[in-house]
This record gives sequence, C-alpha cells and structure tokens, in this order.
Amino acid sequence: MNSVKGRNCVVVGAQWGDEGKGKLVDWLTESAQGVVRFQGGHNAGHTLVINGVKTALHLIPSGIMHPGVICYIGNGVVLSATKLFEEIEGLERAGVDVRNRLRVSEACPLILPFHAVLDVAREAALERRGVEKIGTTGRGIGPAYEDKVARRALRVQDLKSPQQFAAKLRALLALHNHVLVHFLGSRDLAFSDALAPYLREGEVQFEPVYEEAMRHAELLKPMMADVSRELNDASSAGANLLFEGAQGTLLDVDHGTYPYVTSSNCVAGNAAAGAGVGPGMLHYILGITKAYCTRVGGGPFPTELDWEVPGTPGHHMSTVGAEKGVTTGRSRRCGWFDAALLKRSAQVNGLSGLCITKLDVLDGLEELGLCIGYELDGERIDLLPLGADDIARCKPVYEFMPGWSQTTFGVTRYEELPLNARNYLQRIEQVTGVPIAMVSTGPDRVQTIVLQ
Ligand code: 2SA
Ligand code: GDP
Ligand code: MG
Repeated sequence: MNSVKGRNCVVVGAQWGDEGKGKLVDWLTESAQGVVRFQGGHNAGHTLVINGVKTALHLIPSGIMHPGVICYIGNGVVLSATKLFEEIEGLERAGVDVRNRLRVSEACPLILPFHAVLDVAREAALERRGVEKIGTTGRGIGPAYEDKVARRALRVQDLKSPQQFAAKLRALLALHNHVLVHFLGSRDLAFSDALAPYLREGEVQFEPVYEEAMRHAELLKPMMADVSRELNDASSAGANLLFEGAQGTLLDVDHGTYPYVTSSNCVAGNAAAGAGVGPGMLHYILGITKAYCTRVGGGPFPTELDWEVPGTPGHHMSTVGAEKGVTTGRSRRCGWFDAALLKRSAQVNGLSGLCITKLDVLDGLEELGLCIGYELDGERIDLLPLGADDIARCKPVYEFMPGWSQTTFGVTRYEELPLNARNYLQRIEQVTGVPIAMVSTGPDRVQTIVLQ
C-alpha cells in the first residue's frame, strides 16, 4: 500500500458509503505524511475510534489525529467555511492542533447557506410531486456542484477580494432567489434553525451571507493554498500521500445508481482531478467494503433486507452494526453482501485490494447470503447494470454460506478467525476477483487484520 517511500494510496468506498473509510485512513496514516480529501463536502461522516475515543469528521481529512501529518482539502471538495470552522473548533477543544496542518485549495467552490436552502427545497418539491426523494443530506452539496459546472461558483480564492465577492454573490443570489420563490414555493417550507437567520419572506438575504463569508475569509487566509503544487512538491520530496474518498462508488454521479447518487465522482480516478495530481501518482487503490451492505437515502438496493423487523438478519445488521448516519442520524438500510456490485466497483476504480470491514457484525448469524448475480428481464447477469431503472429490476441470485457463532470482535490475526468466517472472506475474494488486503473487526484503530 503506502508503506514504501514515495508510494501513494487511494482509499475509496466500494459500496454506498460508510464502509469504514475514516477508520482505515486513520490506520494507514501511520505510514503517510499527507492526507487529501478530493471530492464531496460536509455530507461525509468519517468515524475514527482511537483508544476508545470516537471522533466524527466531515470535511477534515481522517489523518488529522496523527501529529505532524499535513491534511489537504483539494479543489474537488465543495467547502462550507461555516462547517469547516465548527469542525476545527471541535477538534481544538479536544486538544488537536489543526490550523498549522490544514491546507485548503483556493480552487474549492464554496457552499453558501442558500445551497442548503435549495437542496432542502428541491427534495420537498419531489415529495410534493409524489416522486421518490433522492434522500440527500440537505447540506447543499448538489446545488454547490451545479454552480461549479455552470461556471458561476464563488471559490475560496474569491474571499480574498471583498468587492469582487460581493458582486458575484449578488448575481448568484438574484438567480437562486428567483428559483426559490417562483418554482419551489419556499415560503411553505420548514428550514432548520441554522438556515433561519439567512431567510426573510422566502428569500435568502445578501447581508448575513456576505458578512459571515468575510468573517471566515480572515480565518481561512492562512490555510489557503495551491494544494496541487504542494502535493506535487511533497511527492517529489518522497512523501507518502493518502487520498481519502468520501461517499462510495455506487453514489458516484456517473457510475452510481443515477439519479440516486451524490453530485461528485467518488471513484479513485477522481483523486487525481480533485487534488490536482497526475494519475501516475495513484499507486495503490484500496476499496473499502462492509462484510454486508448498507445504503442511506433513496434509490435501488437489490440485496436489501427487511431491517426493521426484530429477529431478522437485516435487523441484526442494523442494530449490532449501529447503522445510523454520522451526519444526519438517519437509519441506514441493510442487506446481504453484493459481489456483483463489488465487481462493478472493482472495474470502475481499478481496485488493487479490498478491506472488508465490520466482519464482527455478522457474528452469530446462522447463515449468510452472498449475491453473485441477478436475474434482469429473464436474463442472468453477473455485474451490476448501469443506472437506477435497470438496477431496480434486478432480482438477486444468492449463494448461502454457514455463519459462525464465535466472536471475531477485535481479532487481529487472520488465523484466529473462525473457519466459516475465513471461508466467507475467501468466497468474496473468488467472486469479486479482488484480493483481500485487510479485514476490520471493530471500530477501533487497533481492531485490524493485515493480510498483504
Ligand atoms: P448529497 O447530500 O447530495 O450528497 O446526497 C446524495 C446521496 O448521497 C448519499 N450520501 C451519503 N451516503 C452515505 N453516507 C454519507 N455520509 C453520512 C454518513 C450520511 C448521513 O457518514 O453517515 O449522515 O446521513 C453520505 N453523504 C451523502 C445521500 O444519502 C444520498 O443518497
Ligand atoms: P465512512 O464514512 O466510510 O468513514 O464510515 P462511517 O464512519 O460513516 O461508518 C462506519 C461505522 O462503522 C463507524 O461508526 C465506525 O466506527 C464503524 N466501524 C468501522 N469499522 C468497523 C468494524 O470493523 N466493526 C465495527 N463493529 N464497526 C466498525
Ligand atoms: Mg460515513
């Protein structure tokens, strides 16, 4: 992975997010000098547990708990300065030095309060029309990426010139307020208390948004950086870099269950574009996957189980796995491991190895379902098709394997896993065609098995 000098590793979610990327990035940072976020925003929730103490990160890379490691927020991230400073202050209260070690790309598009207003309003509009909601986190991620690709976004670098910022902000507000009032009926919507100060008569006001942005500009200036240049320089000097993906492959805007996806590319290739490095700098691609499957938000999920009924395997995963969103607190839907989905993930990411997490959550289940393909319109296929409509018609084809009654919680040596657990892992390796490099047996940093 990245234990050899000058080798870089990309960590991506191989399913629908929440696979345990934060835990593994923290673990891998032991042999890295820099950790980079390259897409998404504060929709992410990455959990680290170190000596029993839990830290949830949303924007700050998961290497931050290692003193001396530089953390970078690359150009591919949509940045809410408000949320960034909330997170920095939280870490500082816990005694973590952040500001001296955080570099924020000047090219990051900003998430401003009206992006969250639009996000919430759009979801409400879908609901009113009786259409399945995307189930976004309501953090303004989609609207912020829309402004980026429409070439009208305010970026971190705009914060350096107040007059220019004000002019661009007025233009953007005029556009979005028009949409809010006339198309989304925002007057009827209930927004969170956090958004209330920006709204008057169904319109987002210029002053509170501008004043807050200018306050943040002063605080952000020392951290603003040409991240692309700094990463290339660090790499030339022999640093090992870790690229930390957020969300997961099936939430990728191109390769996921479109339109039930997030608004960025979550796949490994985007580590290059979203950080400003060449693809030749991405040496090892580690796909993180749970030993089962979860998804939060709307959209198809072929192996979904009834996870709300006590006594069922789905309920076991939901409760033993504590499957709740780290950002929104929503319940995550649960189901069997899907190897046909993993094959798609292996292809679009070019996975070098897998890390299977939450194996311990399966302890005590009598048998385990493993989806090896689907029936789609009378045909048998062994790879997840493209897009939500086809995926929604897929009927999973299962193999069932015996479970194990022993505990695997905290096991750190592969040989100490029960035979049936090893058989299950080997079968995953066979069907997906990707070698297993690591296994995680608990949330804590130390509850980790290395195989390669
Ligand atoms: P958005 O807000 O526009 O990115 O939502 C679009 C879809 O992407 C999903 N999404 C996520 N899925 C899993 N985990 C995420 N982070 C949080 C966590 C989620 C939470 O770590 O638990 O707390 O709810 C995440 N972020 C975005 C989202 O559910 C939509 O399906
Ligand atoms: P991420 O978004 O991929 O970083 O994952 P999240 O932090 O959103 O969700 C993963 C959850 O599972 C967190 O609560 C982790 O502490 C926890 N976790 C990670 N690995 C393991 C594991 O091997 N076993 C158990 N029981 N929990 C784990
Ligand atoms: Mg998460």
